[in-house]
Amino acid sequence: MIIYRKLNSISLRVATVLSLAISAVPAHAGWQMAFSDDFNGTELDLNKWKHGDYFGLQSAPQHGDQQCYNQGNVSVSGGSLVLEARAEYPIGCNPDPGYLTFTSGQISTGFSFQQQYGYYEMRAKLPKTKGVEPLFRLSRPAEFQSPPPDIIVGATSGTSPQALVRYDYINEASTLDSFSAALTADYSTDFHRFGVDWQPGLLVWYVDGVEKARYADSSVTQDQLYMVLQMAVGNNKTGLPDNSTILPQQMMVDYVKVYSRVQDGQPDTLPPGAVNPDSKAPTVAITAPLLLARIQGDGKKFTAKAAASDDTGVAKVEFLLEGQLICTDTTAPYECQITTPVLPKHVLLKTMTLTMRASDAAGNKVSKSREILIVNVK
Ligand SMILES: [Ca+2]
Ligand SMILES: [Ca+2]
Repeated sequence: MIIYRKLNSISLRVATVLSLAISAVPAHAGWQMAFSDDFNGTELDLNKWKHGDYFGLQSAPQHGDQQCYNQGNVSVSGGSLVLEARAEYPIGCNPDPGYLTFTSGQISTGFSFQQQYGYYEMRAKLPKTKGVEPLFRLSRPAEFQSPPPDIIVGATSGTSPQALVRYDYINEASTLDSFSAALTADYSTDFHRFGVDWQPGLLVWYVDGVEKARYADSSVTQDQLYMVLQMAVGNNKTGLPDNSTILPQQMMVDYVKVYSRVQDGQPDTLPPGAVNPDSKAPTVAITAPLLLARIQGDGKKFTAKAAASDDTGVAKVEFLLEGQLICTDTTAPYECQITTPVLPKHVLLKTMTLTMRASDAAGNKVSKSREILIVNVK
């Protein structure tokens, strides 16, 4: 009995150490979590969110909205954030254009979280009914006074049962341009993961980890954006509710997670949870220097060469010496001029590890390493 209890406490301690060790390991290689809310409590975490938009305003008459965003339409229960749209007259809305006949919920990260680039994901169930638009968007903090950009991560349009993703921006002629893609599945019956991978000059939208739309253009914003979760009623985009509209409606959000690429990260790294559309990794071979080649040290240069191939095309070959990136070559023949280290006088030979790493566009990587001998010529 005593032995059993001792074993038990040891295994408990081992388990604790193991779980500590596991939690210290980054969950997604190449990514760092920047924001997370699982909505597991019983009320909204006001350190992460505020009610209303960036300024705490409850309605946006300039967008034709027919709702007032009230705190009473926002709740956290059953592990989800719940935003509820209702057919009721709001009391004391700010601003109050005088014609609002609906209430709904909107929260934003206001002053608490803004980020440039990264991967943004919500897992949510989006209702669909005419004139109601549940959405997750990234906006410029001064949205009320200034034009977009707006990155719509996921929304359902009240005019159709489809979900959509969208990017609104001001073009070179200073007018509003919009890129959008409709998603044909019905996202109202179950929870789905809506995400956007925002990179310099590129937006890639994912649903349940599968790429659904991609916008590559220099117009992609470089601003710091904040996050908004809301359920609009009767705005310019979604149209007015009609006889077919069923209210109340609930938008349920299981979580919101934001990741940033680690600083030395690679733009071709797929977001956490994304399905890799290309399962075949490249091949790479070191063609120079030869195995155990003796290379003159003392700051002289030598040429490293790689041969690489891939079913969908090699995106780049990187050359690393002792794990440090020396060059990146995106076109064949893949070559790199490497400067040898200056060795102290008493060191005759130094073994160094040369690595060549090939990647394809989907981020599949393969690397080969070889030891090279640096000879002191002094
Ligand atoms: Ca949750
Ligand atoms: Ca490939």
